[in-house]
Amino acid sequence: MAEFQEVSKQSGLHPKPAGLVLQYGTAGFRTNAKDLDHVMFRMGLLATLRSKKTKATIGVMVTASHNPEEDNGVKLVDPMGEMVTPTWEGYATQLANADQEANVFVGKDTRYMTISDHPYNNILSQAVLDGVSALGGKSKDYGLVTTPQLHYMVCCQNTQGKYGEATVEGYYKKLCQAFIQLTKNASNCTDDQKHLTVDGANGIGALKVREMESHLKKELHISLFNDGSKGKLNHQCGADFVKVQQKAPTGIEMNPGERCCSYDGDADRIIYYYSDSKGQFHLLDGDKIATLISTFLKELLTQAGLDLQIAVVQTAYANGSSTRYLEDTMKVIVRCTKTGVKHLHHAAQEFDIGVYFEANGHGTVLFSKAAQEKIQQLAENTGTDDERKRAALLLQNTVNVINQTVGDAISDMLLIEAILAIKSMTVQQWDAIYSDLPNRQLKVKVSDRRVIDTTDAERRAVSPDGLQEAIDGLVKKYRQARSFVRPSGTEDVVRVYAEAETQESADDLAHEVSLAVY
Ligand code: 16G
Ligand code: ZN
Repeated sequence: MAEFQEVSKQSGLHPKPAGLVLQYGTAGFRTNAKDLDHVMFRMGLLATLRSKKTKATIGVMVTASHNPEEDNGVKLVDPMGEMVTPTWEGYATQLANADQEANVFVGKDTRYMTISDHPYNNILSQAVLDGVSALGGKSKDYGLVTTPQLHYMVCCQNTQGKYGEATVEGYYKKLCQAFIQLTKNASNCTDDQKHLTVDGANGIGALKVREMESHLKKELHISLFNDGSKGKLNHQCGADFVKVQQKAPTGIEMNPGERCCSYDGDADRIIYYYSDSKGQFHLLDGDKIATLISTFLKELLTQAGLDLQIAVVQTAYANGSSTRYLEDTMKVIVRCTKTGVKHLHHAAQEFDIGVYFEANGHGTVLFSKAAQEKIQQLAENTGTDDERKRAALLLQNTVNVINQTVGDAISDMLLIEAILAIKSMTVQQWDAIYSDLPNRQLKVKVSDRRVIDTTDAERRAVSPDGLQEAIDGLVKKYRQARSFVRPSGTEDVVRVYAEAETQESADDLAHEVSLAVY
């Protein structure tokens, strides 16, 4: 901290002349000596970072070589005495010219763990704010928000409001207006159809969905459970619990055939489920959500007569039935990436419309700029015939209800609810689009999980020797079977996934593969 305060104080002593732009040229910065004070200070900072990065000594030479005496300049010297590497020349230019103030948005979820009576999340987010101000940055503290709300604010701010207004109120307005426009296309929507049970995981999502309710103009009736008033965050509830345990969370009232959904602790994941008249539990995970959304979008594109390429991005955990249905029946492009939203998001950006979801319920839809423009043109074109125009308007409102920055439980929920209403579809009908293959996930504790290395989007192990062959041998014993292992990125365990024709086979296969991992 002391270091940062020092930087902040010193930085003020070396102000940058307004409007001055300098380029790290062939041999560093060079100009009239009067204009170089701030550059020298900033190159001192950069040289320090470069030294930390290379774990070596770095040189800074103050000279203007053959230039007239009133000029001066500065160049950096890399560890082996050579000129600084070109990427860092770029950083040097950026740093020397930076005169825009730093600006940081900060938010936090509802983890009410206290230390000496202070909610610890307040202490932690205050530490972030202190860090920003120590370097002279500006910050805005949004307080309690969901993760995807903070992502949304950042995007709004950096697109000069084109994506929306960077306030929580602005977020509700944009999403709910689009939702209400969409549901106008739902004919004869009954009260049953409008009703949804929500498990807020005793987290921030519960708080925010309640805050949003008035904007929904009664087009969606939410029964909220696990709202944080009694239970503990993520304890026996929430999207992760429901997905992994394949059972309903505690603390909610479920009636047969009624749609229910669970958020996770920061409301970036959502999972749907229901219990049937026999009391049997049915899960609709990220794969089912991706299928519902991509079916809806594909139908609208056909109706609108728009030739846009649509793809679904999944991970190795995607149920084999979902992949088969998407490829064989829906005929959409399917891509598989490594686990983790950054990989899926990146892959989805390569298409006109990229629907990405992890089986655990984290996902969203990305529309390319060109796709959004085509949709808008068609929606605004007065010459368009009625059916095409209706489809284009639906697509436009679909774009607006989606939070394209990151997976968002609240936004995904509004989109799913609108689709079900427009298609007059029950949760059972949605579930029946395809049947999941029974599957099992296990975790195995090993002495060093890093010995497992994978390829092909984590679907095949390349080390240790013989492991993949062993898995292949086991998989062959079962019908419609598939299995893979991967080291977890968040826990000190190896994860095992298996699916097969029956639950018993999936359980046996997962067990046998976990023995092969030892
Ligand atoms: C993180 C990822 C989630 C992924 C999970 C896998 C983000 C925002 N979150 O929670 O997408 O499914 O890790 O965990 O990317 P694992 O590596 O322990 O299986
Ligand atoms: Zn989350």
